[in-house]
Amino acid sequence: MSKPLIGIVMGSTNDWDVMQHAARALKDFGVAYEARALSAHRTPDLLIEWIDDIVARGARAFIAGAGGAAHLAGVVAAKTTLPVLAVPIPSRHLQGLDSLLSMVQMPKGIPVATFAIGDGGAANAGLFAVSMLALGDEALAKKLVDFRKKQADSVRAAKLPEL
Ligand code: RP5
Repeated sequence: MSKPLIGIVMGSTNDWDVMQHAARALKDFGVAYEARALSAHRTPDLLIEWIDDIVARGARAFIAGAGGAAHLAGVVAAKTTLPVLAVPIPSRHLQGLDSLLSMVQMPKGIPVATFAIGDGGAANAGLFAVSMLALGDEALAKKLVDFRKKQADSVRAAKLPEL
């Protein structure tokens, strides 16, 4: 892919099922991204190396997805002043409530913007990243308006089944 504007990072390759929805949103809007599975606790040095490298290559924001004690987004935010959007991954025992709370409860001073648990949150993180980039990109802003219009049109055209 060309120079990535958004870095997507997830704690495990098993998170891709959810995180692909963030990637899909970016791809649909023609936003270049780079996606990596890197863990804040299993591969901390590699994670930091990647953050430094993608920032140096011109990244504008990060989307970080993780499950359980989901400190990944916080660690990314600790290393960069770029915006970090966090996606709580549904976890095996607590269905992602643990991920959500550990992301949304970042201590004061190092913010992460936390989205909904799972696929919808990942898709919205992608769309939100598009909105941020659209602030400085008129063509992208127009694509977002068209996307919203298409979405509204499909709701308007929807028919409920007859009884
Ligand atoms: C976190 O632990 C990952 O983000 C993943 O959601 C969770 C479980 O990891 P795996 O055991 O599936 O690799 O680091």
